[in-house]
Amino acid sequence: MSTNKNHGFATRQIHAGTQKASNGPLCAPIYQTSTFRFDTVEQGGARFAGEEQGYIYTRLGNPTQLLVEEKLASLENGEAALATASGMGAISSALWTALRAGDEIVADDTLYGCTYALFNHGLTRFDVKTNFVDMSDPARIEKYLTPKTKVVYFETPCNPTLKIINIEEVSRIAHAYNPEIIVMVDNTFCSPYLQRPLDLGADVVLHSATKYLNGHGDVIAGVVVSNQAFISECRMFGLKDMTGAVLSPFDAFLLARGLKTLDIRMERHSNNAEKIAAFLKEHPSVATVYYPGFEDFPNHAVAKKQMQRFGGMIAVELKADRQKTAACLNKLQLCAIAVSLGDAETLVEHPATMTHSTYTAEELKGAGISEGLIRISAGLENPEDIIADLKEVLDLLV
Ligand code: 4LM
Repeated sequence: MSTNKNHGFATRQIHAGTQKASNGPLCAPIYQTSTFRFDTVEQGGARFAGEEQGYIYTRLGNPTQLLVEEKLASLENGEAALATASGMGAISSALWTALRAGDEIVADDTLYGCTYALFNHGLTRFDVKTNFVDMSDPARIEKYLTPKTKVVYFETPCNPTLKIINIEEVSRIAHAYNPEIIVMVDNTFCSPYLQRPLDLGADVVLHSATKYLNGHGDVIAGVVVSNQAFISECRMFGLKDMTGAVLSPFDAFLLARGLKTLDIRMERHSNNAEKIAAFLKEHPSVATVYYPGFEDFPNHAVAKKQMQRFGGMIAVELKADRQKTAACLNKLQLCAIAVSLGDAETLVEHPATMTHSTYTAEELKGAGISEGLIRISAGLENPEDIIADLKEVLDLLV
């Protein structure tokens, strides 16, 4: 590795994990190979037995994946990281590693829709029960911790309501009950530039690297970051045997390229979201704006403490009914109507019918996701152009 822990964030996002390669390329080559040659049969056997270091097969490791893994381990201040084929691949690989039949999870009640479905419909098939609880007050988890609890799981800010959860407090309470509990935090909405859950007491950080980490809307990827023991088990069991959710070398290359500009992009996303949120708050068609940067937003003080900036995500409720709201959004010219987030383009979506359609109407209500909620991922365009596009359609509703 051509960087060390004392280097700053920007230096590490660019240089961490870079290995010397033949012919001296500035950018890491793409090791587009499924398998690796052994010099001898004995060497192959020794590698499988773990007696000799070296590559075997890309489902177990690949130098281009390693580049991404070393960058993320460094940026999240973790010992090690594992790259996966998607955010869901990271989440499921980590959970398969941590859980056995009969175990329990305590999870926040507001999660990305497919994560919620995995807990609510997927893991239940294997006798793993999840207790959902609103963690905005961390003390609420106490009631649900039992000797069977193996994992405490949450996102902050949550998708899509941007609810803020105190990472330090939840980790402290969970570990005080049982130090063996694995506290997992999905850090997708922040990226390590804005928030580093391991520094605050969490045990595992998960990412949909599809989002801010890659940042260009052209890759599906995920990452698990933790201590070396957990990542080794996750690689050799959760990923290798259970999910097989392996990141392709080409996508690993694109992700490593995206990471080189992470800090600059997060600053711009945060600046743009701040301006868009301020505009929305004053617009007469708007009922409520959800944005952690507002001083009156619940747990704003926690957000201020655990996040460097408030990020690029905003949610909004309009005064108009759902039909009128949809008709208005259909007229957007610059902003794209699309799920996903963290891309250069500003994206607008409707959680109740899109990203969170895995929730029943009652569950949506319980999680505070209203029928009319619209989620905005502020892109990297000039903020005045995004605002002008939004203004043009919102003015139609006045
Ligand atoms: C979306 N989200 O919200 P992959 N964790 C969080 C997420 O937001 C997502 C994933 C994991 C959206 C996708 C359509 C907090 C995804 C899952 O999509 O598997 O990389 O990540 O719009």
